[in-house]
Amino acid sequence: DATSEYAEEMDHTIVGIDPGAGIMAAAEQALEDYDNLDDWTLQSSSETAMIAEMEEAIENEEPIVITGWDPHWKFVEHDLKYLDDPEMSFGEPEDIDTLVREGLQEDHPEAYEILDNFEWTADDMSEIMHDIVIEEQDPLDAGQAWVDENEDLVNSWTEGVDEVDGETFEIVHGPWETDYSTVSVMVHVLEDMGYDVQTTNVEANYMYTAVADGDADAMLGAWLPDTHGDYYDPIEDDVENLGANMEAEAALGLVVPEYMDIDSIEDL
Ligand code: PBE
Repeated sequence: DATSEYAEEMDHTIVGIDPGAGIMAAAEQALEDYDNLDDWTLQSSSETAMIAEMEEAIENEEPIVITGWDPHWKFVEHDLKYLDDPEMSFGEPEDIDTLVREGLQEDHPEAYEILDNFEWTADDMSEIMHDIVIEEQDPLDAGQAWVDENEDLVNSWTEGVDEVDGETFEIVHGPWETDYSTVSVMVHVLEDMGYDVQTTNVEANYMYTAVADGDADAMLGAWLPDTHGDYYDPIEDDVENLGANMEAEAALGLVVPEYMDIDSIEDL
């Protein structure tokens, strides 16, 4: 039948991203939760490699199942759908939180206040991702353009905050477009306030230990409570959580092209 045909053609493989990403743990959970996925494996690669593989499959109208999430530009560029997840392996939509190191408020009160005020939406982030990925703009240029076009929102983060004189500020982030787009905005916001901002791209678990150990000042992409729960829970008391910068719009799941005639993970 149609479903088993897909399964063969897809080599019983879910195409994933970097092994440290929280969505990979959720996908491993799905392999356990769904009996029909008993013989399946999760292939790790990177966001870029996964998307390339997906685009090739779409070009040939072949079946493919990927680890997918929102916010992400792929849903704008391609006709895709989340598969229903009756076992809830991928959880509910979550927040994206801002985490800072202990002592930041004392050492850099101005940056602390800006990060505490920082709040935006999935649409905001998607605009930048689109410019970076589809328009092929340099991330920092895309971030600058967004800051220029969203003066009122940016002012609401910086209002009443004093400028500083070249203090160094270190942001650590993960290897995904969500993080690149967020950081490319905050770099400009903080530099306009006088900071010298350094950014480091690391694996997911190291974002958390870096902020907990005080090696980095902040991270802006904490997907909580579930996606990064395994990384966050052990260091929760060693960081300060400034709350959501994006509320309840971050979602995960298994994603397939619309032309595939299935609707649920149970149909794979
Ligand atoms: N993501 C994007 C990441 C967080 C941001 C969903 C790919 C993950 O850890 O799975």
